[in-house]
Amino acid sequence: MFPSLALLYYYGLIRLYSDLNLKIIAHQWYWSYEYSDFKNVLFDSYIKNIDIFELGDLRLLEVDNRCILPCNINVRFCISSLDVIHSWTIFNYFIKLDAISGIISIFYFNFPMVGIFFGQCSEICGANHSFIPIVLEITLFDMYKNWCLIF
Ligand SMILES: [Cu+2]
Repeated sequence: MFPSLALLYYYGLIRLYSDLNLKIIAHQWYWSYEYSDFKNVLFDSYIKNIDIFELGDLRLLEVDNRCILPCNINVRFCISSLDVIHSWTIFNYFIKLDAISGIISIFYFNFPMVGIFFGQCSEICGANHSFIPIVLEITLFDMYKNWCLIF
């Protein structure tokens, strides 16, 4: 108990700094993303249907609406679930955030470079567990701002 309580105490003292907040809500079986800093942007992200694939799309990894974030910005992730436990995972960055209903988990990250990163739910969450991929697109801040404005 002693080391845990000490850690919790010091964790509470840390003032982590974020420029941008992203709320991720897990559902059976899709993700919802909510950005509320510049403009209220809220959308769902489903697996992309193979009928509407374009050249270069990856089967079982492409989504209809990508999660877009700027690089070199401190991002605060708030993640929760509306049903069972899911896990928002981006392999390339070793990010694995458990989405648990009733609990908001918070995580801070600063993406150092632009790119497209793929992930999948990594908590067995039901029949369509393998069909809720994640695509994280890291762009320059100006492009991110323009993308926000089209909503
Ligand atoms: Cu899941």
